[in-house]
Amino acid sequence: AMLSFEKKYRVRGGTLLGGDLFDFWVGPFYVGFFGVTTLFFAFLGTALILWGASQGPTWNIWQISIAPPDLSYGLRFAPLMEGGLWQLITVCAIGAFGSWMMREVEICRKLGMGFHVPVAFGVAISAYVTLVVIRPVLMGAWGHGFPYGIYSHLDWVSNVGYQYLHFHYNPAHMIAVSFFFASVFALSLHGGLILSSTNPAPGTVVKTPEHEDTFFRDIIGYSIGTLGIHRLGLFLALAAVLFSALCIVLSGPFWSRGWPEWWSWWLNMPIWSQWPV
Ligand code: BCL
Ligand code: UQ1
Repeated sequence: AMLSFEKKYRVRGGTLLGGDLFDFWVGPFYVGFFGVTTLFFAFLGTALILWGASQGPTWNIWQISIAPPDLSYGLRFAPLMEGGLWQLITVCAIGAFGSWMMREVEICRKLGMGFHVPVAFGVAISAYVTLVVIRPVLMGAWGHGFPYGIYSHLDWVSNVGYQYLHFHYNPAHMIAVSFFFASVFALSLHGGLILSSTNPAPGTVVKTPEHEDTFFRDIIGYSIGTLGIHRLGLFLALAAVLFSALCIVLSGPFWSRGWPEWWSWWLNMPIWSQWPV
């Protein structure tokens, strides 16, 4: 059943592809051309993963893994069972993520709102594409992508990390991690503040943003405001993901030694590089 306010928001138009053809809802879900392509890629990709798992040695959910081709295949197509499946699944994943983003764009257009949601999702997609397309292409082999499996992708992160001796010394990784921590800190402040003002002491009324501003002005002398905290949160989240993509695309294509060694520019600065130790 349609909720009282839904009629107002279920507006025709705003589609980018398919015109009126797919401009309808199934239950609460908007379909659209990109809804159809999302379903297509998601089902096909999932089916390929399940089929790949059926050809593998285990059904243990933690151990199932679909690996990219051997490095010797370079940037060529590999046989299905030797990484070709990984290549097809990667195409399906990018197709599904991209379709979902475009479906968000159509919904934004329908509702006459800004494109912040699809832009933000696009940044997440760009990190994934950096890992499985951009970096492998820059390094000359699909084999540099990460394997699709729960433990296997963790092993990949660990192995690739140690390949650069100590990944914590990667300056872009440092910045990415700092933005991630800052973003969870901001979200915890915000969540705590909202829960506090909407759950006042028994018998008292729900508090307004005036109270929220006053709390932070009292405790740290500054309030960023109700709109401001959401802008800050979006900025921190996007910066975290963009610096993540940067930290991994630097590793290999632009810096192939250990990350600790990268910091020798500091010791080599002419101010003190000539000093006797
Ligand atoms: Mg590190 C990467 C933190 C230690 C090696 N590391 C990262 C970054 C992040 C991080 C900054 C991963 C986030 C990211 O890319 O998001 N590392 C981090 C922290 C520590 C740490 C906090 C810590 O010690 C406390 N790292 C180490 C140690 C090394 C190390 C020192 C190993 C020994 N680290 C590496 C390597 C990498 C990282 C190698 C990376 O490759 C990775 C990175 O930067 O990647 C870019 C970006 C987000 C995504 C990629 C997600 C994309 C989502 C897509 C678009 C949508 C998915 C939809 C889904 C399938 C559908 C679900 C359907 C449901 C029904 C809803
Ligand atoms: C804040 O100042 C504010 O404005 C009233 C919020 O809005 C609801 C918040 O959620 C938070 C967390 C703050 C405080 C944040 C900073 C960066 C000072």
